[in-house]
Amino acid sequence: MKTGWAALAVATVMLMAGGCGQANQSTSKVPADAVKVKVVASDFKWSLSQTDFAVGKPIDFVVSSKQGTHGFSIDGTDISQTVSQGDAPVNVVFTPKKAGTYTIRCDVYCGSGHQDMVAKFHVH
Ligand SMILES: [Cu+2]
Repeated sequence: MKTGWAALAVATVMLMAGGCGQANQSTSKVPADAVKVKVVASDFKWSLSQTDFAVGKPIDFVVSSKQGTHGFSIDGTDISQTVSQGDAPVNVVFTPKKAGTYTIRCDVYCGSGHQDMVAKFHVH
């Protein structure tokens, strides 16, 4: 008693259109005169390509993560941008209105070193 010809009725459902990660870049909002700064998050630190800026000049933080998921935030502002490993870099524009030292923190819990994910930059 064989089921004969029904044997290979394997539905080859192909996952054709599913795998394309959309690069969600918001570059349109970046002012032309913005200073570009590369920001890379990892466990558990921020690394910035530049840490001194001018009052009133827009800063374009180009934020990515090379390890894990983190939240790029700046104390005293409403900036809060989650970045995950493998995602396209995200442009976070901030125009400092006052001179001083600003503090970047991680606002997405990322593990044992989360509290230590603090970086400073200076506005003159
Ligand atoms: Cu964190």
